[in-house]
Amino acid sequence: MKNPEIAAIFFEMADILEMKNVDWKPMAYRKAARAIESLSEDVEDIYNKGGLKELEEIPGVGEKIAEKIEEFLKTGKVKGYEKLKKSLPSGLSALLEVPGLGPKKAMALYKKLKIKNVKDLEKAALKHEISKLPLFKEKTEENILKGLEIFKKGKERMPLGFALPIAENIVESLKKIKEVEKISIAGSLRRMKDTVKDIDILVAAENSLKVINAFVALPNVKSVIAKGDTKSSVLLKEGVQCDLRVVPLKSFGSAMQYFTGSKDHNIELRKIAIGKKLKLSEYGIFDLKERQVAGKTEEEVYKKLGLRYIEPELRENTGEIDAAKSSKPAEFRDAGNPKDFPEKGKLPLLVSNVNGDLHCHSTYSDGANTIEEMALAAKKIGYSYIAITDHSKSEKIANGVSEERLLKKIEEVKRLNKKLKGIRVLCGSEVNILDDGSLDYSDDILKKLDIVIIAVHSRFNMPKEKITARLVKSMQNPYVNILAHPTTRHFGKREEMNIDFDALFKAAKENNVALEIDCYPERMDLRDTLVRKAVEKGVKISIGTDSHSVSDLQFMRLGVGIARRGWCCKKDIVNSYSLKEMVKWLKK
Ligand code: DGT
Ligand code: CA
Repeated sequence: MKNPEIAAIFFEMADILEMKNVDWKPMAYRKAARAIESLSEDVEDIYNKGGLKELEEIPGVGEKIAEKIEEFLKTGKVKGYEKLKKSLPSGLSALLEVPGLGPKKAMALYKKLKIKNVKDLEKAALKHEISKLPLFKEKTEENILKGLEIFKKGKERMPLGFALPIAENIVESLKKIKEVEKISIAGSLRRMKDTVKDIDILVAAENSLKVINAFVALPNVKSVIAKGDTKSSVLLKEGVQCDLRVVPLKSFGSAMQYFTGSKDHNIELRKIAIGKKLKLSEYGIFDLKERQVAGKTEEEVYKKLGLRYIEPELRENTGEIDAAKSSKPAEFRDAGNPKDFPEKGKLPLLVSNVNGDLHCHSTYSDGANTIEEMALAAKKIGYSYIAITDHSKSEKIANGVSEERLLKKIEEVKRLNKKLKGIRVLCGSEVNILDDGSLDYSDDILKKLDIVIIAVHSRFNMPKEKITARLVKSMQNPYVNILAHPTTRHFGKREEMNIDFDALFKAAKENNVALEIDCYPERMDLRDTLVRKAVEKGVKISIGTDSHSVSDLQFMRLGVGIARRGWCCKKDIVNSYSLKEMVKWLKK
């Protein structure tokens, strides 16, 4: 699939053109890039089917851009892109990834201070050279330094949603080797942590060298960092490290337990083993005479230690080990009495799937697919409902929907629901929360919608009391059902807003507003630890993919992972509801 490569070229062309102060072209390239990025079909297949004409059917792709796609498919290069790149020092366009630095400022810094890359930028900011320039203020320099920190943090770890498919591809490739008896993802990726430092993969095989040799020869291996008899580390072309370990089958369960972690969870387990006069390692559980007494399966390992099986998402040493000591089986939290749990010390019966997606965009705002296409894709997944929540009118850059168009959309959804069988479209909106906590549509409009989700898309840096009051007021509107991406964090771009979470949870509970886990890979907002605090207070959680195309719907599993890390049972998650229950809940 060459879609990501082609989209990346157009995104970079847009950036370079913008730095050169070229009008409208950057927008055109970005539009095409976004459309290609979110296509579910391979661009190459589209081209093979109908050539240039077929490419031009992609939204945002005109004749000129279609020709560039053709050139790339035929030659692996786009001459216009190469030329543009040469016109600026390499590294300069990467400056635009630093939050708070637009193309104009980046170009000015290049011209005045010869800043050619992120390193130069950091040096100049630390030496206070930037604030001395005529158009730059001290505050700008401070913001650049802050932006650099966020940028660097974003590079250290990869979002779960990017790493997971890369790891799954590797697992699929290695599975084909006949020596591989068992294979699994381990580490933070198996625990569904929102970002990962690297990809850990574990294999059970007798002939480990064969497996290692195949691993280092995978097509997406950029360089080999280490290669031994039973383990190897490589750097992948996608920019993330991948570690492989090979163990004998009789140790696979112990190795899975050990390499899934977390480290803190493992340390606690080792203490329990010692208390039972046993030794726990990645090779198994051994008695005082060094005889292996468990280790082929993970279940066996936990059982031998006197514990119930603990799901990977819970293994953070935050109460799960004590809960697993209980003789009582995992249970649903009693929804009527949130205090019932975790005081009783039982493991939660974690949510495992959902009946619908509650945050999706269509061509009405900035999505790539029509409402009908989104609905059919949701039906194919097996959902009972899908909420189409396009942006509201003030979200101009995302083609926010005017009142007039929203009324049309309501009619269209009514027609569609009569036509479609087995899936219900909930007509909604992702309504902007304005600076004072009021909403972007009047109540007269909001009450016509099936579902109202609200979100902050501006003025993220308000002081704590102001932003909290803004959110609390917005949730008091009687038509609001869900607060989307509550903290507005964005990996590599924006930190969480400064919110008083106790006040937020209280307002959510009092107003029957669910807090969202937005599982778009760069967001993953609300984060796991906050989700856990919220549900312990009896707040409901909604999982939304924030899909901008049918292929984004697959992000749901990431959100379910975060919900599980937040100790969520089915009852905590509103999109676990059946259609009937959902309609009832939406009426408040
Ligand atoms: P990451 O990579 O930072 O996203 O997080 P992890 O948990 O994948 O950490 P990683 O890759 O360093 O190690 C994988 C697992 O190996 C970790 O979850 C637990 C285990 N492990 C690593 N170092 C230690 C250690 O010093 N002691 C123990 N008991 N386990 C360790
Ligand atoms: Ca790891």
